[in-house]
Amino acid sequence: NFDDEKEAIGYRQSAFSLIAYNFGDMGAMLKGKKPFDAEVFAMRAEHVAALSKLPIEGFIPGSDKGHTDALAKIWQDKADFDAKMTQFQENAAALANVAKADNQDDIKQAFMKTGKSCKGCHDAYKKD
Ligand code: ASC
Repeated sequence: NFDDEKEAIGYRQSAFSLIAYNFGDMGAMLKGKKPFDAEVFAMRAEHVAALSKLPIEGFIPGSDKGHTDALAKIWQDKADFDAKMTQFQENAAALANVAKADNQDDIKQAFMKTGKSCKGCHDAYKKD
């Protein structure tokens, strides 16, 4: 267990930072900002799928104060928040799966779907 809210916040933010880096690099490849490397892309998709399981543990009660963009609404609508997090995990797992085959259309679709689950949760539960 975490020692305090600060540690829980740091834990989830660390996971989100790693997710953002890996997801961002995949986006750069899909947007043609850098060459598409199927092997690297698949590795990043695996990373995001694994990392997607981590943040939820850091959303302990009372951790909406301090150095965080998390809105108190998370703990008022915890079941919905958990469901959105599960949806993200499922989308990320599906992306990692399609990334094993080099089909650009499937990859793009799964990537967009995963990005939508990032944005949907941010719009509802993250400070602007
Ligand atoms: C990213 C990132 C997000 C999501 C979101 C997708 O790369 O840092 O928060 O994608 O913008 O819509």
